[in-house]
Amino acid sequence: MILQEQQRADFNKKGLAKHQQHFSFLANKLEDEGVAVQKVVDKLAEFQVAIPSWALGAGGTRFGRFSYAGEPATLEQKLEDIGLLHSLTQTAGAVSLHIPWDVPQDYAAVREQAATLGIRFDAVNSNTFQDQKEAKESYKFGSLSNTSPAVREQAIAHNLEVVSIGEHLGSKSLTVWLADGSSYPGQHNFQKALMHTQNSLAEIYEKMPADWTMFIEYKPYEPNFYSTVIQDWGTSLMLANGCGNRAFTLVDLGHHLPNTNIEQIVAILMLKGKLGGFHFNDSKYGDDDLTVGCIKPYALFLIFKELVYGMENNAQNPPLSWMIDASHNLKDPLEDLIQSLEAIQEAYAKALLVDQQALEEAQEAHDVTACQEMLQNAYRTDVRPLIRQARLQQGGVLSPLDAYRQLGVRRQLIRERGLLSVASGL
Ligand code: RM4
Ligand code: MN
Ligand code: MN
Repeated sequence: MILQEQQRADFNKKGLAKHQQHFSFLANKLEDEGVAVQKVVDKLAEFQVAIPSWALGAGGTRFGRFSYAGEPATLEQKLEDIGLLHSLTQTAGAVSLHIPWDVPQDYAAVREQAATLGIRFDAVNSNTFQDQKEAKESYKFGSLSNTSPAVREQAIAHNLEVVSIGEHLGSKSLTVWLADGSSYPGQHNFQKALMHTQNSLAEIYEKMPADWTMFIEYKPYEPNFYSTVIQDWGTSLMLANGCGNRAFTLVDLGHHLPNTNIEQIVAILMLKGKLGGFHFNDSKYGDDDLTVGCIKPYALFLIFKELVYGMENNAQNPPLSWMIDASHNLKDPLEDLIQSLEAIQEAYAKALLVDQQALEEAQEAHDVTACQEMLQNAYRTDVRPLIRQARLQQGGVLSPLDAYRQLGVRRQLIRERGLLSVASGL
C-alpha cells in the first residue's frame, strides 16, 4: 500500500486554516522572544529517525507474543510500512536492519524499493543473543566474551557477515548489542570476559571497511541478572576507545538503572566526541521498551537539551544515528511508531527553544532560579504547530495519527496481507 500525494493533500485541506492560525500565533510569540522560528522548523524537518526492521510487527514478552493483524511478513512489506510511516510523518526516512531476522533476498530490488520510498539504510545490527538454525556453536554462555575461542570466532564471523550485508545496501555502521553476562555469582571471570570482548570487538573493527563506524551498546542487566559484560557507558566508552576513533558508544534510553542521569551521560560522551548512536523508548521500571515519551517526557526533553547543545558545540562528535527501539505489544505498531516520532519531535522542538546563551549567562551568574525557569518555559510551550509546519513543508500530513485512521491504512493492510500474517523479529 502506498499513500498518494493527493490523499495527503486532501487530508490536509480540512485542517489547514486552523493550523495556519495556530502556527502564526506561536511563531509571532516566539519571534518576539528572539527565536528564529524558520530555523527551528527546518531543523525539525531535517531530523530523521531510523525504524528497526523488527518494529513493524508486534513485539512480545517472555510470556508470549500476540501477532498484530496485517503485520508485515517479509522485508519488502516492512519497508512498505516504513514508507507509509515516512509519507505521513516525514521523519522516518531510514531503516535499521536486524540480521539474521531480515536478510535481503534480492539486494537490487530492496535498494530500489527503499529509494523509491525515500528510505536510506542506517546502522545494521548483529544478533548473537540467539542461536541460529544449523549454527555449530551456541551463544547460551555468551558470544564475543565466551571462554571458548570457537564460539567467539563464530560471533566475530557473524558480525562481519552483517557488515557485508550492510555494504550491499549503503549502510555505514554496525551496532553491537551483547546479551553476554552471568546470572550467578562466580559464574564469570569478569576480567577475562571483558578482555575477550575487547579483543573480539577489535578484530571486527579492524576488518570493517575503513569508512565504517561501530556503535557499542551497553545495558546493566537482562537477559542476565547478575552481571552484564558491557554494563554501562563507562565500559562501552572504554571498549570504543580500545578499538579506535571509528568506534562509539550507543545510548539506549531503556538501558539504565532507575533514575540514572542520562542527560549527563549524553553531555560527557559528546564532549569526548564518542556518542555515535541513540535508541529511543520509554520505561517505568527496566528496559520496558514503551512508546517514546509516554512515561517521562520531561526527562526526554532534558536529554534533548544536551543533545542540542552537543550538536551545536561539539564538532568533535559525529552526526548521530537515531533509532526507535520500542516494542509494540498492545497497540498497532504503526500507530505506536507515529506516537513515538511525535514525542521525539516534541522534545527536540522544545530543546531548540532553549536560549543556550542566556542559560550560560544565568549559569555563570549562579542564578539557579533563572536557569530552571528557562528550561521549564521551553518545556511548557506547546510546540505542536511547529512540528505540523515542518511536516507540511516536507509533504507530510498535519496529523499523522488522524490521517492513518481516516485513510483506513490498517484495514487496507489486512485486506492485502490477511489477519494472520506473522512478522519475523522479537
Ligand atoms: C536489545 C537492544 C538492541 C536491540 C535488541 C533487539 O535490548 O536494545 O538495540 O536491537 O534489544
Ligand atoms: Mn537498543
Ligand atoms: Mn533494549
